[in-house]
Amino acid sequence: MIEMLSPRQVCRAIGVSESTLKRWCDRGLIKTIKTEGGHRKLPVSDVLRFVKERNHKITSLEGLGLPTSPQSPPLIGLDLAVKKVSDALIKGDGDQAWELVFDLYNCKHSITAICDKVLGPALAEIGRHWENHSVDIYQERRSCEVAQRILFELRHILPPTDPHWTAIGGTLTGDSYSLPTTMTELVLRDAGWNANSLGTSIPFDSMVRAILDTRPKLFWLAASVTIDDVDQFAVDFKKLSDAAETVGAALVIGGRAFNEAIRTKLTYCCHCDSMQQLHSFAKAIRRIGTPTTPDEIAL
Ligand code: B12
Repeated sequence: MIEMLSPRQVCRAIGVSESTLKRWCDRGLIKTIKTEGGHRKLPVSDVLRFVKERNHKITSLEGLGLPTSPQSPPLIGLDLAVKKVSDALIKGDGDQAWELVFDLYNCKHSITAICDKVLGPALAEIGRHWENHSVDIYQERRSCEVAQRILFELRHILPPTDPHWTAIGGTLTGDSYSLPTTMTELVLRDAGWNANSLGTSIPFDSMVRAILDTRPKLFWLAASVTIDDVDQFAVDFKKLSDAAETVGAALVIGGRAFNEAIRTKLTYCCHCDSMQQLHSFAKAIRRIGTPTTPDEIAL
């Protein structure tokens, strides 16, 4: 995907004159970067943010290096999108799956809705197919690879995050479910957090070191694999919650493994059933953590 655009490409893509675009850039409404040769370049992510905020029409998606659809935009419901995305994933058709997801984003569906209501259910659908042998193992694995790439593409088009609000997290040893932790990273970034997933299958002690070394403001633990030894897990988990407390990080947990029986044995800040809950929580702590300005007090 293209990351930087020339002013001319942007004008063509959103149908405005160069002087209008220059005015917006001069007013700081769209970020510009000067190349070594002195040319202005505009990051695609910032152009998309601006277009979305202003309800501007994109007349040529191709000009932005993004997928184009036959009818624009093809408003399809989320239920139909689940079916179409899962079909594309099963076929291993990454371009089609990305086009479908990007169209949803372009039609103002939120990142959380795309995760909770489309990608999650599409994977669940694939899981059902796998269970009744209508999808082979390679198709399931390939679907995960494609879905993972879609999440990375979405990350590219999000606006820049706030470097002060750092978040890290991942999954524990034996848990190779990569989509939940990548999704968590994406959703936190959508909420303005500078979130970076550590990846999958990380030992407890290494996670503790990551917290102490990087001192994030939020740490997430995603767990999708059944926890067999709950008591041992609770002992190890305490090391994580102690580390989070030491650095003042909010500890967030989520994933199918955290059932109620396990949760009662753990100390954490927030448990999320969905990416929507995570997004609301992450937004709220940023609001609460930002000091009120003198102007706001005067109001
Ligand atoms: C892909 C997949 C795998 C892949 C994952 C590969 C990868 N790179 O990620 C691998 C190969 C690891 C795998 C293995 C197995 N799997 Co599997 N797998 C799936 C599948 C199809 C999709 C899971 C997924 O990634 N979904 C996408 C995520 C994002 O969605 P989600 O988990 O629903 O999460 C949502 C919320 O829970 C929440 N959330 C989740 N985590 C977190 C974390 C945080 C921090 C937050 C805030 C929120 C949050 O937000 C998400 C979006 O809404 C599911 C089907 C299903 N119903 O989910 C089966 C499924 C989970 N697997 C299943 C099984 C049986 C297995 C195996 C035992 C198969 C086997 N015999 O080997 C092994 C277990 C291996 C092990 N011990 O690790 C069963 C589980 C049944 C059960 N009752 O527990 C399922 C349900 C399939 C089925 N229908 O039978 N699997």
